[in-house]
Amino acid sequence: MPKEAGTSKFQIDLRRHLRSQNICDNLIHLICEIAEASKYVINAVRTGDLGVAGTSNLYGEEQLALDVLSDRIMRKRLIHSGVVCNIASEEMETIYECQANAGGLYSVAYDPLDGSSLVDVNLAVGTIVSIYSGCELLQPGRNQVAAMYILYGPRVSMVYTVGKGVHEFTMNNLMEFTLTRENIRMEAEGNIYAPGGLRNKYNPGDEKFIRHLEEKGCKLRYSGGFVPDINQILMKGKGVFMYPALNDSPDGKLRVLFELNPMAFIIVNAGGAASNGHMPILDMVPESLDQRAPVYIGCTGDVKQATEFVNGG
Ligand code: FDP
Repeated sequence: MPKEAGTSKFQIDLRRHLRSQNICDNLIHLICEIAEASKYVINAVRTGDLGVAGTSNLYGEEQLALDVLSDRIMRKRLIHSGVVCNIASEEMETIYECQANAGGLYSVAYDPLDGSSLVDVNLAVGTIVSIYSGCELLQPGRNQVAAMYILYGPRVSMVYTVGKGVHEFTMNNLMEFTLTRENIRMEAEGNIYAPGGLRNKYNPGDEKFIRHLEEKGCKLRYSGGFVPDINQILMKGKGVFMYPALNDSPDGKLRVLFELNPMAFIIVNAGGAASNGHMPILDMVPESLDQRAPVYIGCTGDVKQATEFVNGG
């Protein structure tokens, strides 16, 4: 019998996939709740007010109405999940305590709408989430029990790992996330590069690394949104994203807790690497919620080469 176009025989939904990962029920519940919340975020992105909120976040950046709304959507869902003790968000100044520490609870750090400055020009944006067991949020990223991101592009996709492979789900016409790629793996070296930050502010090592990539014939593929830029490298299985130290910003731009740790956990679990130029991102011990770091993330070979150039090689 001919196969009906656009359908697959077995549609594996997120909850069913999570159950096969041999993790505790509270974590399954939490990841499903975050996936549910993303449905309201995508609705806000598609139809919400594009104006400013009249407030600023802990980095002094002007918040958009969409940043504030997405943050509220995520936070409410996490609070009502019943399995979260502490929450940190890129849009909140302090840690929000939902409930006192008790067995089986999790803490969550998230960026509700990364790349929100791209919404008004209709480019892709995303939500990034990092999950720890217990109440401590300032700990090395290697201790994450799960990390995920949701990409709001022409399609909505979700990528998660609980440390047992990296898997992609896509939202179908019923707004359910169904499995589209399982056990995604990165190659050792790539031919795509996504360089963040102004190049005339790069240090000599970073400039040399970029020239090396250009000479190698690598393709420049940079959208300005961390989630779509990382997603491209992960789905193609090759490439490197960097947002290095700049001469007026020695820690680069991206935030360890909300952006780097979760993405590093995902990429490393897919066989890639993530470094700040001197040590693995996942080994950094964050001292504050707003800590930033330079980053080189993607194929292991590319990240290794970047660190060699950064260190004068
Ligand atoms: P945005 O400020 O638009 O929210 O950390 C946020 C981020 O976007 C990333 O998504 C992106 O990689 C980076 O900043 C781009 O920053 P600049 O355009 O300021 O270099």
